[in-house]
Amino acid sequence: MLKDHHKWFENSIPLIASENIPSPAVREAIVSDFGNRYAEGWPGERVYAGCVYIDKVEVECMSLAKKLFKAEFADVRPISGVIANLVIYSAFSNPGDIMLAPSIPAGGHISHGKKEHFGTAGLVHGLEIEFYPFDAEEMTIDVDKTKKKVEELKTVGRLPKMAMFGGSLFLFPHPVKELADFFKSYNMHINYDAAHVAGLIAGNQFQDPLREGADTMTMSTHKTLFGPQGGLVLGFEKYGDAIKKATFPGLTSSHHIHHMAAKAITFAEALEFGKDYAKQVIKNAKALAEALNEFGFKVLGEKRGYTKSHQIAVNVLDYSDGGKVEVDLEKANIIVNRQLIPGDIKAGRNYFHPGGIRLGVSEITRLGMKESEMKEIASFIKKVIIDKKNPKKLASNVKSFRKNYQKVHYCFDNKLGAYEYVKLR
Ligand code: DSN
Repeated sequence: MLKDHHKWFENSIPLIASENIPSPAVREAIVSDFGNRYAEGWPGERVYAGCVYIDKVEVECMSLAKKLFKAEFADVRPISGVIANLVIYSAFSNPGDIMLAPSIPAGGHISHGKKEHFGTAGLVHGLEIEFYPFDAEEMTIDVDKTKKKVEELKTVGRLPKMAMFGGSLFLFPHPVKELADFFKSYNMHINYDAAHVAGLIAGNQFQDPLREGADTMTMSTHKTLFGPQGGLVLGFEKYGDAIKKATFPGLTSSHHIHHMAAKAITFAEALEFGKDYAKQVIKNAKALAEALNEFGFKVLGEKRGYTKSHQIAVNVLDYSDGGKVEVDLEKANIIVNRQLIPGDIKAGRNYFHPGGIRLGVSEITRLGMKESEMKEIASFIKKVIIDKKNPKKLASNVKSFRKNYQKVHYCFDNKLGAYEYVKLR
């Protein structure tokens, strides 16, 4: 089944915005003996012996992370983006505090969510969530309405303790600069969840949250930042101690040491190739959005040129719904995800049959695709959704299209095929 999966992805167009393909060097670190070890604690202060080389790698990993994101402090141990967010909640708030965050149809992530939706912030840390007012035409947080909402919350004794920026549907930079001073005047802790856009921030092509007023920045390390599955917390030195303690012993025992080593390699690759990669990702996203728009699709964010990130969101209600479209595209070997979009909840649509789909170009860009390939991909998508061609028949065309894109780009060494199954015995 593992081999079948590799073969399928070799022949598919992978457009899940939260995924990417790691380099051969990253994959090598993942299968190393680091994956069989424990290294609880901080380098030099471990709970176990046997950490001589692990400590050296982790010190290098932290230093590369700080250099890449121009951060004073880095904790490379959180094992995922959700855990990274929990580190911040645990370090800088108490259960019962209020956090301002984007709702899911406005791009928020499940880890920012309310208890009644089983969101991590509410369910696990007991935070109460207030949603940012969202401007669906601009596809971003509404600054004036947010200020008004915070003032109103204050008058009823519900002043937020924390503000969370960033999220899962993330087309345009969030107004960190515009809101940071206002939030600071109320002593709110500002965190920016860069899980989706970390690679674009690293390549200086999106926004620079730590310079715009964010106190801390959390992320996963495997989306536009093309590394192993994992998490990362960055911030200013004054927050370091609280972050360290929340990560260990608070939220990790061992921290998946093989992934930590793979993160170090990823940061080095991003320092070397990140700028070119991020530029091409954004060009590709724009090209794909424009091509889809020309075919008649309703691409969200039209007023602002559709996207400034790796993502595109398309309203597919003219043809069916996001859930059905996802299934049809998968039969054609085009892998996307259905997406709740602004207006869905009010209209009674749910996560299984939302109004939209989300497309991401991070992985296909790493496979070496450029703007002209985006036009071909848009045409495949049109054939499935608008022309209602038999998707199973299209799968063989997709397979031929994929033939020339089988290597990982923007990395030090790419002898191993992007989806090559590595046999060790
Ligand atoms: N659920 C992922 C996404 O696709 O955005 C992030 O964890």
